[in-house]
Amino acid sequence: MTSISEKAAILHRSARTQQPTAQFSTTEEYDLESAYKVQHELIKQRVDEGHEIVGVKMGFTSHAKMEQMGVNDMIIGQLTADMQLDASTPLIKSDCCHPRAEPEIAFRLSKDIEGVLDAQSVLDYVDGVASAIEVIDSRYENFKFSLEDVVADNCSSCAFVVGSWCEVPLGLNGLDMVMNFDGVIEAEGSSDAILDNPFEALAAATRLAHQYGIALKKGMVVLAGASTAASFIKQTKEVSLEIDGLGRAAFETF
Ligand code: OOG
Ligand code: MG
Repeated sequence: MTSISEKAAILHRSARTQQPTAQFSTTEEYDLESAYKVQHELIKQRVDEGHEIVGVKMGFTSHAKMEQMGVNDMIIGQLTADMQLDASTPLIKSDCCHPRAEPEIAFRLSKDIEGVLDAQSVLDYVDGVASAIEVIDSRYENFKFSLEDVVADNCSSCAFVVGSWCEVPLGLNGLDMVMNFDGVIEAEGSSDAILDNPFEALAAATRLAHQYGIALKKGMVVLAGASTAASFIKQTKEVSLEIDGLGRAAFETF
């Protein structure tokens, strides 16, 4: 049985050396509570290295993602400043094990959130919504894991890019989400795939954050989870996403 800090050290080393590790769950049993403790320890190491926490990401909020990865519940991970890409910060592929990209919607929090909110009341806590792309890069061999393993690995978080912030509309239903790799359609989905209503993902984030001791602070980004299965980036030079009414998000790879 490996301890919480041993698991965190193994995962941190995998991320830093781009050497995927074996899943823990194939040789030992551990519960979600301990998995989130591993995640907290991993994030503490990043913070100690000087990278502040800038948001959270939801995982498995669509059937497409649950089916692709063979899991059946939602998860929450944490985003640090060094994960954020922009026009002058490309994804360095040699820093990754086997990166995949997925189309997402981002929210920006206008106030701290302490309690658990529903999909209607979260509207009072958001002042921006944007197209976003998440890069996930499991630190486990062959991108295979149990729910506990992926939670411990900070939900495969690697990098993300957020497009221009837009005013928050009352509804986010029926928006077409098209992700292109080098200008060619790679994945296409609808915002409805995210829990039938992306605001539900934000509500679920308040529940999981409250349950597992993750702070939701004013100005933080919340990624709602992918609407389609994720795609391996491989030789792709530019990844972009266009969402009806929310505009474009894009990053380059190096
Ligand atoms: C876990 C992360 C899932 C999402 O958007 O559903 C996720 C994984 O698939 O490796 O980020
Ligand atoms: Mg994601």
